[in-house]
Amino acid sequence: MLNDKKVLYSGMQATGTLTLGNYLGALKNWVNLSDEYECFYGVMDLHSLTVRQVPADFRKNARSLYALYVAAGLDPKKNCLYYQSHVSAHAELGWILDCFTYMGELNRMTQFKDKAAKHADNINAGLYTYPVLMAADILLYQADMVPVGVDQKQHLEICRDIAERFNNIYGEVFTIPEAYIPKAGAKIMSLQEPEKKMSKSDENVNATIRLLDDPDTIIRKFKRAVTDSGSEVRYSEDKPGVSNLMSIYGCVTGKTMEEIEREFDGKGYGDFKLAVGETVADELKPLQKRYEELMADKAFIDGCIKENDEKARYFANKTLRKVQKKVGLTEQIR
Ligand code: AQP
Repeated sequence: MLNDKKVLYSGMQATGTLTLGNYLGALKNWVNLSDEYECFYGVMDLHSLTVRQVPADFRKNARSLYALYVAAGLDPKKNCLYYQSHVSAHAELGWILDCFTYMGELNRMTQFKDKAAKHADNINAGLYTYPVLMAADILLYQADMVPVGVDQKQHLEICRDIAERFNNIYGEVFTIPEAYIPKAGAKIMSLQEPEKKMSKSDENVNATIRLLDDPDTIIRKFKRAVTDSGSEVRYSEDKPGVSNLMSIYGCVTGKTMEEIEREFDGKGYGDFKLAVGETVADELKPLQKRYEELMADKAFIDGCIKENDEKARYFANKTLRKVQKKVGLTEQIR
């Protein structure tokens, strides 16, 4: 690497406008890690193809995701923010690693089962081998650390297994990555079905807070959030709706669950939901303003993408060449 910092890798799919779950579970933490690590963050557009995309919307979503990375505070000079599809080494290493992954391992992946149930008309091979491409993403950059929400923990475990299997055969080729799961915000739930995680591809508009929702919309969605019977603001397993709102409020304000319980002692759900809505709307205002400025500055974003794509290609190709050599693929004659 460029310096002796440890390497961190993560990314998001360009499958729709980011949600508060993506922000609190991932993006907000990424910003705090930039100084300590050499960071690579991808716009994971190849992964997004596992679900059918409308091409024009897909392109817009990918660009919007890139601008949201920057608007949230990721400095494109300090972090390598790039497009996955612009670095062909991802697909190339993905194929090689497919040949080192067992179907039995992939059969156990719960995200595949969930997504197959959700997209029963399009259970494609990409959806099935998604964790192998994700392993390639991480291993190409020799990442030490991968910050993810709890939903991605199983994928990181299979990535480690694949890397260890490869290293056992060919020597120390890959760094074995560790998962970094944030203490707070690791799993933000749907506002309408609090037993389901908040997802950007959810079609129920009231279930998700989008990072680009205006303040009135945010407050309205929180007011409509499903709560539980009773009227007490208390964190407990039998109150998934209220507990989810408390986690959100805690993540944004830094308050503990006990502090929140004390703050809303004797007040009803109405006051609580309004406070959460207003707090989230205020948190997102600066990000939204910066996002508008960035989307209007085409040259700046294009320049960032070009420069960072090149940087990502340089590091990814170094690992790919090493892997190709190890498995015995012959070099191109130039
Ligand atoms: N609800 C969530 N709570 C906390 N973290 C979350 N993440 C996603 N949802 C939550 C984290 O966000 C990052 C981006 O994930 P992704 O775009 O690669 O795919 P995903 O996990 O499948 O996210 P979505 O929003 O649910 O997308 P769709 O609807 O397209 O499947 C990851 O670090 C994830 O842990």
